[in-house]
Amino acid sequence: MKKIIHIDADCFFAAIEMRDDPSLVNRPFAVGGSAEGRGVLTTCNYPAREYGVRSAMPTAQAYRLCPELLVVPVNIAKYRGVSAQMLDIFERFTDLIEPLSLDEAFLDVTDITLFSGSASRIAEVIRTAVRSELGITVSAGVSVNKFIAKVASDWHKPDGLKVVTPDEVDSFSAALNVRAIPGVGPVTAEKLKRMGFNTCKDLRSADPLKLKRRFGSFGQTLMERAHGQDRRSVNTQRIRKSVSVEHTYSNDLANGDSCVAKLPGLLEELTTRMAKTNLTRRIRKAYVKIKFNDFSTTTVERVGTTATLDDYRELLLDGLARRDLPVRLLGLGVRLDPDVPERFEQLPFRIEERSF
Ligand code: TTP
Ligand code: MG
Repeated sequence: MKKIIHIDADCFFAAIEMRDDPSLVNRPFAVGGSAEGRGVLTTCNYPAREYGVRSAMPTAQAYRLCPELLVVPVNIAKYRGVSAQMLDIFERFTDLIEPLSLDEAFLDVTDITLFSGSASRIAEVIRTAVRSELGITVSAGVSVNKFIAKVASDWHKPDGLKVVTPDEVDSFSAALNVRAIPGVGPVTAEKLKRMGFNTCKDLRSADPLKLKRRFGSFGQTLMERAHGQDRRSVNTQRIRKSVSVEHTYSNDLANGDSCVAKLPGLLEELTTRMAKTNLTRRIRKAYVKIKFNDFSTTTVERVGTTATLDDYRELLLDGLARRDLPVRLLGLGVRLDPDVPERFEQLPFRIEERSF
């Protein structure tokens, strides 16, 4: 039985803006493009949601629903930074992380022994760490698979935790509307409704062959989800590890100056390698690896750097200060932001001119 946590930040972009400007907290506001520029909203805070304001809504329409709405411009670089910090917190607990967007990720904690292996405790500790360190809230769902964990994270939103234990999965999933199943949009939901299936419980009684004829291979997925089942594993491939270069020197480098002298060559190699990997993602951290001639190794890294020669020189000097020994090997690297789905790379801040 797996233990999966799904985490999703509450009104993510808006929460960051509220943290940085508390005057926004108790009034309806949104983050997005201007009405004059035919902008759309990326998200809004919860007071604005009471007026019906929503993500992806044209700003002009939002003003009609809520005339006192304040619209703050998008600062995607800032949100990316917080997203990277959230990942850093998750990484304290598990390596098995699948980010779905800037503010959302699955964590597989099946084999984690921290907190007596309690996934609920881990989720609570993560929520507390994000709140106290980053000043925003996240909601979490904990269960035996991705599907149920994701539905659960929405259950007590905002700032909530919902645990669906193994013996609750059956009744929890039975009561769900078919719309809760990922991939079931308004069109599929309507088709299912016409076939007599409104809830997952209804869907369980469907003829699997009929579902297959109607929905192809998705028919089987529908049946599995209706039973609260999901065999997909947490896909860590989405996390870009790093790009690095390193050199072992035939003669040990005796002092700091001889190490620093190697940096320009190493950085050039790193830059070439990064160009080859067709790197479009942001650099999250730069790091220097040093192996001393007693074979002890140390790594110095820094978040939010541009990975320039100056950055690497500072990191190198920090690392060299840890031991007073000649150096056998030097390495330079960058750790990268995870791949986030395209939708979030190219946010729809502006409505395209369209003919109707
Ligand atoms: P969501 O997690 O979908 O929304 P949210 O975090 O704002 O609110 P909730 O409390 O309901 O989770 O998306 C995360 C961020 O992605 C959101 O803050 C803004 C951005 N986004 C867009 O830019 N366009 C969109 O259409 C959506 C849905 C989100
Ligand atoms: Mg969110």
